[in-house]
Amino acid sequence: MPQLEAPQKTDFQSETYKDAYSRINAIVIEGEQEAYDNYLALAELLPDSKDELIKLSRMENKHKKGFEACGRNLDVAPDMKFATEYFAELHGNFQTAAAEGDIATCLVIQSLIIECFAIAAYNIYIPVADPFARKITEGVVKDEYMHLNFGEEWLKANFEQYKEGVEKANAANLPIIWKMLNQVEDDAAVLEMEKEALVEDFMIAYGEALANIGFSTREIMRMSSHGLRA
Ligand code: PL3
Ligand code: FE2
Ligand code: FE2
Repeated sequence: MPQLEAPQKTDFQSETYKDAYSRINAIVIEGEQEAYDNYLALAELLPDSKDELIKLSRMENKHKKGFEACGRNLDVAPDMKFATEYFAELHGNFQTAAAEGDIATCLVIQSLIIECFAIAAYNIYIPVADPFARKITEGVVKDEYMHLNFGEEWLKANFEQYKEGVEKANAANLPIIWKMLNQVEDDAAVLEMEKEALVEDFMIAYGEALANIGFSTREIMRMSSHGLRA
């Protein structure tokens, strides 16, 4: 008689799961911390949007606390050293751009690339998360759409002036995101998150953002696959 297999239940307390979670959780905590710092830096660069950007930075701090609680809930200590190194290249590029007053690059790195990465990752994570983390992540992802929207609206309003800068920032930083995705692939798989799904969701969110800003379909295709096969 054919045996009906019960669907495999994720063991959130297995050593394998907790080991992978110690890195993924740290990446997310570090990502939220960097986002907090980046919006404060942007608040200085864009005085007209200062109050709004400070609000966004506060939301990032709340996200960070939420994900710290997710780690504690599973009794996992986040590997923060791993996560700082994971973000080092993107972090360095943002710092350089901020010091140079390069608004296009700062917005592309934080409000487009990082937010789209977060939106893709959180949406893929929600259905496979433990119940506690699912609730937290559902709340967080709603905010991330607002953050992405800030970057879109600002770049749309200043499209002619910043178009070239956005293209350059895209070319310099998108390949870093593909590398980061490859680095996290194995740990994400343990959490039952598939890389293909992550790439797909990222492409959709990023492509839609570029379209809202004013890029043509041809430009979007060229930009969003830049460095994908590197
Ligand atoms: C900006 O608001 C947040 C930036 C966070 C960056 C997220 C990177 C995600 C990497 C893969 C993660 C899986 C999600 C798991 C959540 C515990
Ligand atoms: Fe966030
Ligand atoms: Fe955000």
